[in-house]
Amino acid sequence: MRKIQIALLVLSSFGFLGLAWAEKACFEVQGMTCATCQLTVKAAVKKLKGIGEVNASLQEKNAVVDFDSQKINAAEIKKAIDSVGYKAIPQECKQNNKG
Ligand SMILES: [Cu+2]
Repeated sequence: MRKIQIALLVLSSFGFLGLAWAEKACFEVQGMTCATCQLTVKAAVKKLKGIGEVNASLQEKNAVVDFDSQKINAAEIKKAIDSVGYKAIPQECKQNNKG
């Protein structure tokens, strides 16, 4: 009985952690030409509230963002990327997308 309780506790805390950054948004990002562009995109997204891990890749021409869907949404993330001079196009997240 005790084992079951512990197992439930472990499962529910994993559930909680999972919920913290429940959503992942992936974008194609047009206009990045150098490493500074990557950093600019990353910084623009990072300063929003409700953002977890952010990865911007010049090579892949994309950005992968973990976010808390209670605080922010993909449209606002797109707006932040666009506002620093790039064009973010929401795309389906691929298996190998980091972030
Ligand atoms: Cu650049």
